[in-house]
Amino acid sequence: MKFSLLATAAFALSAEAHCIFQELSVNGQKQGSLVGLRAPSDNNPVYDVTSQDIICQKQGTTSSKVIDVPAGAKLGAYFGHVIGGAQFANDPDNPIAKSHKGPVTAWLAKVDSAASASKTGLKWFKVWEDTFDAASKQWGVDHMIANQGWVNFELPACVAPGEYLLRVEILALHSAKAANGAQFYMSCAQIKVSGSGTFTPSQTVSFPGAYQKSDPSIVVNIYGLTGQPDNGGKAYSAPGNVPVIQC
Ligand SMILES: [Cu+2]
Repeated sequence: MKFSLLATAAFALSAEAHCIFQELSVNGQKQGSLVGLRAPSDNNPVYDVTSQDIICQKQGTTSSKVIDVPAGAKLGAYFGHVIGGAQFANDPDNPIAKSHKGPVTAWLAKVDSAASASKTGLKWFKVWEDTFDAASKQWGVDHMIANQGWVNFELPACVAPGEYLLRVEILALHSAKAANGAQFYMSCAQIKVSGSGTFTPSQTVSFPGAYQKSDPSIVVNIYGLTGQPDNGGKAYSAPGNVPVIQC
């Protein structure tokens, strides 16, 4: 009886090999766990792209802090299996289960006050993405795992000063063959951009709205004929149908 209970517990853990975006770094300076973030309180993904949860995840923790970010700064978004990273020593699913292949994207939306702004009704634009390299067969998630959970990217230097929500998303496609199988993981960071940028986006999207349930980038079989997560050698575009801004 004890053994079967343990086996059940182990299965439950491996079935929940998800992750949480839980810390931001700015030019190498870690800002602290959950500081300046709107993060979920558990590591379960969002499945419904029409839900309000697709914006900044289910509401969990909040922060009154707004993080200063010079335009052009090197940002790091840290994802871990649970808050703090590993769930236990040598956790094989930290920062995320290796099965969870997919693209990583970063988005901004201008707000008046990042600490208090409503997450609804915002106009989002994409500032960075790491999707899939068909030559190396590496997904954005593979790079995040290689960087111990850190998603590293530059905040484009042209972004105009002001307060923004920064939405960083991992889209895990291991079960995306069937509708509503894709797993979305994101939090929103509250940032204040400084600098002399003047960019204003000509093309923005809404969340929800940017993604369609039947989008071929969301309902997709990423396993080729050999059963490897190589997208059959084909290119892959992240959903959202909007290009990364060009400064
Ligand atoms: Cu998962």
